[in-house]
Amino acid sequence: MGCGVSAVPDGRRLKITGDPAHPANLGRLCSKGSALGSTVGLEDRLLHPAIGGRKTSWNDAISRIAGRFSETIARHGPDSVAFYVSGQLLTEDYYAANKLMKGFIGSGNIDTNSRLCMASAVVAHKLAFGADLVPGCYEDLDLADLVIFSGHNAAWTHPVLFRRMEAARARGQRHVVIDPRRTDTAEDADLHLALAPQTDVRLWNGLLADLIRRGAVDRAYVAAHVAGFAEVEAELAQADQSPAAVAADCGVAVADLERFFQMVAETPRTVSLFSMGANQSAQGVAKGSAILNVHLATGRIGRPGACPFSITGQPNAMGGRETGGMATTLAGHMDFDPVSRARLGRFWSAPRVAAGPGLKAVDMFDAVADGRIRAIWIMATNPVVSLPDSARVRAALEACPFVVVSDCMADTDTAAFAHIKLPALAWGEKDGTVTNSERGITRQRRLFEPPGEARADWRIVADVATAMGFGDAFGWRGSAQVFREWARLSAYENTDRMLNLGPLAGVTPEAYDALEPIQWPVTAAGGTARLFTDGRYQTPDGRARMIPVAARGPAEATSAGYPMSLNTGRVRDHWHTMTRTGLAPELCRHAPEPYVEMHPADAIALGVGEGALARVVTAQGEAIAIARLTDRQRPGSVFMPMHWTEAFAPSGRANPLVAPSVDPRSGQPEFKHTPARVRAYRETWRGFFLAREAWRAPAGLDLVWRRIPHAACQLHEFAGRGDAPERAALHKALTAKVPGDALRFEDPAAGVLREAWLEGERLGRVIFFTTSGALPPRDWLAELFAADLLTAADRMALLIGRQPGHAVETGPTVCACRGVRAARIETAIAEGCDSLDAVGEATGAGANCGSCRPEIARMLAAARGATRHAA
Ligand SMILES: Nc1nc2c(c(=O)[nH]1)N[C@H]1C(S)=C(S)[C@@H](COP(=O)(O)OP(=O)(O)OC[C@H]3O[C@@H](n4cnc5c(=O)[nH]c(N)nc54)[C@H](O)[C@@H]3O)O[C@H]1N2
Ligand SMILES: Nc1nc2c(c(=O)[nH]1)N[C@H]1C(S)=C(S)[C@@H](COP(=O)(O)OP(=O)(O)OC[C@H]3O[C@@H](n4cnc5c(=O)[nH]c(N)nc54)[C@H](O)[C@@H]3O)O[C@H]1N2
Ligand SMILES: [Mo]
Repeated sequence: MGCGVSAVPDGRRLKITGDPAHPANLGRLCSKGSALGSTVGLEDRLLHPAIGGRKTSWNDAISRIAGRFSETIARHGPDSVAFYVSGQLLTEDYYAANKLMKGFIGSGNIDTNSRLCMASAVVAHKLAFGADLVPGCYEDLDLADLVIFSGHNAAWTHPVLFRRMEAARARGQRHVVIDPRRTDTAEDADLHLALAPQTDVRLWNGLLADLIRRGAVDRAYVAAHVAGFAEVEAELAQADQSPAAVAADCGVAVADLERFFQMVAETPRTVSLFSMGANQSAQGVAKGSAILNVHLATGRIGRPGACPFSITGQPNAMGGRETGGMATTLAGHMDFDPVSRARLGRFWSAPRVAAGPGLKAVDMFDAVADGRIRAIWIMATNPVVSLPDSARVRAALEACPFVVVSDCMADTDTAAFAHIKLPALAWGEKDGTVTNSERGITRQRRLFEPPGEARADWRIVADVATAMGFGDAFGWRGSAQVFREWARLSAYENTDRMLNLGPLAGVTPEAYDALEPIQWPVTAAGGTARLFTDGRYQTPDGRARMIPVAARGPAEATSAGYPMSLNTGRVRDHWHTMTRTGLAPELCRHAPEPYVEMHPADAIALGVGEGALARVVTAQGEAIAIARLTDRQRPGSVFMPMHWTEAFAPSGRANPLVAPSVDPRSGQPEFKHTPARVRAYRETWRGFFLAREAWRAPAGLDLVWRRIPHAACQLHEFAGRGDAPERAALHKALTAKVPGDALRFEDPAAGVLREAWLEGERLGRVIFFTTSGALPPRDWLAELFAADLLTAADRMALLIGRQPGHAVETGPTVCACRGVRAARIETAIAEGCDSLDAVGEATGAGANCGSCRPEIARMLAAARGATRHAA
């Protein structure tokens, strides 16, 4: 999204506000942006280089890495090494890493986690436009009369943009959501098409066929600017494109489909947002092409309020696509053709520009597994959590002779496999530029001095390059110099590439520091909001290409053994692998632990109850998560969030389950569909453990373990299927080194054990076990940790296992920005607040980023339903 953030440092603390002058967010921030101040502390940071877990000097670490990479390359060739990088690097970092791998090591083996994210859209763009070009800009979202969200849960994943579109709705903009789940984006939309998983190509092809039938195609635009229309028309003729047939295949009602067709036909100002529901598919490229085809055929591109819009997720996914972070391209939108390779060689004075594309992420880790890659350097990404079939990724790294990890955090799941760990600067410390979804370049400025020995990622790359003997090409003294070189490269011998930052090639350090947001292509006149306004594309003949695509099913069909479709994605308040949002307790309250969402009809048939633990099993692995029953899920489909890790919930991780099926052209994994089955877990005992510090699940026990951060302590929930000896083993592990005496209550007959330890007058630890099931609410206990001294009443309550007075379940946090719990909102509604604004006024909920507004609306609707029912 590329939001402008204003931050005022005070020691290591920050006061955060949205930057009202920034074009991306105009002053607004989401829950995660607002909580940035909670994530800049130094706890859990990696602050010194380490070899084999032991602190070492930078000189030592750098020379070991350079030595090992050089030696491996000398013995096994340049393709025996690889970099796996990330859209969370700055453009300057990305540029440096790509230059070293593709220009000086001479291999294409640098790929980025954008492979898991944008790769399908990139290929679709290249096929249609001749280069990876995003036509529109955020202003188009204000101007559009119709916005189609295709596999995009914007209310949670781009809440600030979503609020902008909600404002546009007030003046008549309409929303259609295409998503198998009724997400918060779909909740209040004008139309929700809850299509069967992986049927998007059929849907969009059906739409195009309908537009052709109605004569809603812009023949003049096609004649002047588009090639391939006839081929696409011929492809469409291969299938029955009647609304009835399309609706049946997509699993939606014919009337809804016809309404969709009608809305699109009558609305020239249409924007089609597409995100992970489109890209993360074995037909990700085809989905993208089918969407682009509709816009090209109707001329709805390059015009205000009309464009297909692939929306990026990470702060700098786009910067990586520009600078050659993907294995399939060279820097500056150049390909591996002889002319481009020679040009780059000249520009860099590089000895051996990579001859061809390197390995894409999933293939790259396969190559690590089978020994073709013998040294890998992972920067700013956590592949042990985020790649599909992650057990395989673990095994690959375990077997790899040399693994380097650059991260700002010390103990990520991936860092556990590193031979060498390198401390990187984090947000608030690093200094450079990022590019957002609308091609907008924003300066990210440093707020804090570098902590410990942490260094900028580009600097670390340059240090290693220098130690490998390439110092002449990597002698930058600051990020401004890296940026200038990158801007110069984008303009170098550039007669035909739209990606051009030429006028920025001469920025002085002062001008770089003061750089205002600007969208590429950058011309002498400034930035460019929209591309293709003149109908010219970056193809040899200047015409866009429509690409025929046929609808196919998912890579792996469901079967008797695995009858359901497992879908994965994001929750509202967490960011990916939680290395940062997991530091902010206020972001851990909305979805405190891993869950699996399923339709009540499926759950009843399987004997899985609301809130019970359920086992989700695929051919790759299994996970255990809390069942959430909801009719927002399609029968036959289940959904799990992607975020939880070994550190937070070892048995609740989604990615050990996900099949590594990829799109054949983009290499992007099908994260949204893996055949699965679900059954009840049926624990025989459970409990929880509160401590001031974070604990990992004790080794060697078969437990379901989750850690949930609170303000003054860490809550650890656990459950198991073992018997008394296993419980005793856990108890022993949790209490082994606790000094002092416990307050203790035990009722062996009822299978209940409660213990509390004091540290002086403060509460130090609490353990509850039960075999009968009932456990008290945890919040009051967690809050006791904030008290300096426990009263006699508190001690009594601990033993009784109940909060004094009337226990109130405060429920999950609905509004993370203002910390408003479900119970408070329910009370406000019961007391007569009958609109979003009234609830906001009474409780403060929903007044900041607004990402909780759909949920509050749902609570209001439920209360109205209940009242009607009672009446
Ligand atoms: N809160 C939060 N926001 C984030 C992030 C985060 O971690 N947390 N990450 C950022 C990043 S990197 C990214 S890439 C974006 C991703 O943003 P989104 O793409 O909005 O997020 P997802 O939840 O991965 O997936 C979107 C939707 O695709 C749907 N889907 C599944 N299968 C299909 C299908 O076959 N067809 C269609 N049409 N839809 C389907 C899912 O049900 C899901 O609701 O979010 C960014 N914003
Ligand atoms: N099941 C499933 N899996 C998915 C997805 C899905 O929808 N479903 N989505 C995929 C998508 S779209 C994405 S983008 C990926 C994201 O997956 P990852 O990239 O693995 O997730 P992050 O948690 O963002 O990892 C970033 C890492 O970099 C570190 N870091 C942060 N800033 C810096 C920095 O400046 N320098 C360095 N060196 N380190 C830094 C963080 O501490 C963290 O360890 O996940 C993918 N995986
Ligand atoms: Mo992403």
